[in-house]
Amino acid sequence: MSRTKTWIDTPSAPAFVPPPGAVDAHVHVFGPEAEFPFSPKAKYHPEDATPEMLFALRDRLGFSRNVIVQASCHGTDNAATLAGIAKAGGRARGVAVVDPDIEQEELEQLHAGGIRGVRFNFLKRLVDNAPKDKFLEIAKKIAPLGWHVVVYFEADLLEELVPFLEAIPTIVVVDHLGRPDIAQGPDGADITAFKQLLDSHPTIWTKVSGAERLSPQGPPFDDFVSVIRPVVERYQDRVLWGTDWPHPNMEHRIPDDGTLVDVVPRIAVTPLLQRKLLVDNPMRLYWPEELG
Ligand code: 0GY
Repeated sequence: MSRTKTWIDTPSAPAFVPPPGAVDAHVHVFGPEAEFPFSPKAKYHPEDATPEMLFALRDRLGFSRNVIVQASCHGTDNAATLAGIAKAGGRARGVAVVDPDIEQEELEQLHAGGIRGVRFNFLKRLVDNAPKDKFLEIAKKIAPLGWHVVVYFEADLLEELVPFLEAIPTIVVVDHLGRPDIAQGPDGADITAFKQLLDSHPTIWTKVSGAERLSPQGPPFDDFVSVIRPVVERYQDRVLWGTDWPHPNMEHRIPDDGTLVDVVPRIAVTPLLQRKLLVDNPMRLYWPEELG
């Protein structure tokens, strides 16, 4: 399988200047493969996207910190993610993917390595199976560590997943808003169902990321902005944002990270909303000890 490259090396410099201490709360590292081979079950085979490349992007975009989310191509071996966190000198934390039979000692090692959450992935094109009962076992094990759960699913699964989401004893962060159909508009069925979920479950948060994946129109993502701005205003204390660099599986629509950053002030339209989205909220989940 040839290796895919899904990012541009020198994205445009954004016009928007993120507030001091801004966290890009959804990024990945790939490899380097020679050191950290991909999982035999990986559904894509990317070029190396190294921590050094990530930190250069972070600085170019004006961010201070990253949350590195274990990518499906590395399976449940979190070594590449941990190496990225270790190289960041305190400026990165992470979300792991773990097996249900993980021992307490390994969880404690992951915690020492900067992991603060686990991810449950329901996308059939990324993982072979998503066993809810096993995921709940994991959720119970990680809850005492003060971690949270990140869940990635598509809108057509939302209704079926509600009892599962309700059984998770920690904060739940839904990736990319549960992938609503943005073409339905701000009052569409998908985003309405998702808002009802957030209305009735105060411990469910969301990443208001994924403009490049969800917008049929593409840059400058006017359709995404019109649907997502009300979400940021309404749930302003439980939203996170990330570039999603290096944009797995986006080889046919590689985004410009600078353009993505310029979506932020259009969905979070005041300095206060921007600070909550990029600083206060991610700090509560990933660096709570710094909040005093
Ligand atoms: C994302 C989205 C995707 C991939 C992964 O772990 C992954 O491989 O999350 C995707 O293909 O939609 O958030 O990175």
